[in-house]
Amino acid sequence: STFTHETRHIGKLTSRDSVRVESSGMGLRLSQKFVFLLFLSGLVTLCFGALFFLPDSVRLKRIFLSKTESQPVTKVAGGEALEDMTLSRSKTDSASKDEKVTSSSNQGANTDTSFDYNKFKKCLLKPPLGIEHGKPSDPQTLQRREKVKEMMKFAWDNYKSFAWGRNELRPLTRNGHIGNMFGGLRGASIVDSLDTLYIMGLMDEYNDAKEWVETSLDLNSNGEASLFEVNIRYVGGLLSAYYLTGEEMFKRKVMVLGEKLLPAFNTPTGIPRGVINLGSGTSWSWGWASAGSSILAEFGTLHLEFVHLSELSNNDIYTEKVMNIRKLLNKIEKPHGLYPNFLSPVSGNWVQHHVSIGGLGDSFYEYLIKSYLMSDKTDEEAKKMYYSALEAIEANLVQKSPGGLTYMAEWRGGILDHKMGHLACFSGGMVVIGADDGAPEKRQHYLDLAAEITHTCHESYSRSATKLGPEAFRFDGGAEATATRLSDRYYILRPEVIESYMYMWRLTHDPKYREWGWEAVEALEQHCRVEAGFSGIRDVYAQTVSHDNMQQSFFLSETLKYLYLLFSDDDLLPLEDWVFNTEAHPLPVVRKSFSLQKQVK
Ligand code: DMJ
Repeated sequence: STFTHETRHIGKLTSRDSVRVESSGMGLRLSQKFVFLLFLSGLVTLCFGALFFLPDSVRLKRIFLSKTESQPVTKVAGGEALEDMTLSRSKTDSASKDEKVTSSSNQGANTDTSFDYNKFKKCLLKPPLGIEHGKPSDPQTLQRREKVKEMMKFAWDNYKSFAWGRNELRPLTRNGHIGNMFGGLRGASIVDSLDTLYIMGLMDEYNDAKEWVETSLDLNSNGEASLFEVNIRYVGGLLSAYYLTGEEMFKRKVMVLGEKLLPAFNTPTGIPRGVINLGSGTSWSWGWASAGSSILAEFGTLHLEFVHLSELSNNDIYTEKVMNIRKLLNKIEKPHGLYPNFLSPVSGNWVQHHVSIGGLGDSFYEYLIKSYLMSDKTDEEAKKMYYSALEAIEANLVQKSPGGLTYMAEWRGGILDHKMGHLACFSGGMVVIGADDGAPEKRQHYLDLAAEITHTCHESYSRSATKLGPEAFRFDGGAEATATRLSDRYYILRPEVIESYMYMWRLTHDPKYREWGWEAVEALEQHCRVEAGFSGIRDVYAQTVSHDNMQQSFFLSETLKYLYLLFSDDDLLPLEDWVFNTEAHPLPVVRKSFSLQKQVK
């Protein structure tokens, strides 16, 4: 505002001065001419400086200022502008010496709305929904798929009846749950369901969901959100909905939301903190994370969504944020090549030496290989980091139990904890989708490892009374893929085991994966289906189940979607074109051909 005031003041002087000059004609003295020229050059400099403060949409600004000359500014809610501290001048300068990341543009994060959806679609190798929506020819598989669709409709209808607009359904008490993960955002189950409803052809339900997003998804919330959860569920859900349907409204919404997440990166290292106030942009670390640290699985699970935010906005700022994380993780020294779960966003050092492929670590590894696949196999750095991490995991964490089950243990400063979380069961799927792109001589080994892990996770299900798996299972004290602690016996409708069945099926076509998926459907129906929806259960080993009264949004987004895909033909969301984010929202491969077309444009 000081600047604006000065400009106005000088403006007045100018008009007064020009009157005086005109009246004196050409009879100016040398000293007067000098003062006049000095004044004129000052004025020109000021006008040029003022260009920086004009909105990006002003043509004059675009003519005079190229993208890279501008200052990095992050717009936040309410149109206020905050200096982007993440890439401070000195940091940007030193970074530019040894890496190819282009400097931030000064454009608000969302200036370009010209993403060409039709061109994008033409660059896909196959139609997203296949020839016949992935309808399987074999009648039994079709019947199973219909059953899964019915489960989705049942879960959705009950959510709609009793919890519409809330985040999740509480099926026993028949009301809604809001929780504190989404910073005041509502409708998590709606945003998480959009793509599942769409691919299942539940079009009335999809249209209701779309209308709610358009009219009622209020992004001006002012609460404390988990950056990770908002990213994987809301950003991921809206991105997928846009890419599948081409509805511009989803794109507009996701760009507004994406921009609100940027201030979380304003830390000395650019590693975001876990919690962000979506209104003010203030961010901080989880109280329970040691020494104000950030969590690997949280800051390491942004890459896919942020690359797409850059794609849609034509603004590199999102990609820069995640590449900065990547760069730090690539450079930092890793104990035995492993990535510990906690890192300080201030010093950029590891805070503890706890390594896990389950909770706190999991989707970081998943996003490495998926970043490579989503880049049309051009992101060599992600590829290298993934295969080196996998090598370290194999060398340090992969174990064989006395009973012959392969599992991934946890690692605490060199000491193994012989436990595997349900969350870690996604790794069967991860290893199989990366099997083809590793060293050729390792291909079969990766296929075997993926199959063994998936088999172990299936065992954790089949060794329980309900045929559903516990939250964590152990391989010590005589245990083999069973929970030994009471507190590990619950099942909250998680998808990871079924997710691995789906990928194993797609890549091997071994019919046992469809059988295992069907076992899970039957168990879900028998133990988790209640009168008004689906509920988690407190003890998978109890014959008479006790329900936890929660229908998690990821049940609609992931568990049921992966089951549906398991019983569909491979041309429904073909893996050549689509990569699923960690909440099972499909994101398209960024085709080289499409990027080239954009450059030409
Ligand atoms: C989901 O939100 C995601 O799959 C995440 O990666 C882990 N937790 C849940 C499902 O278990």
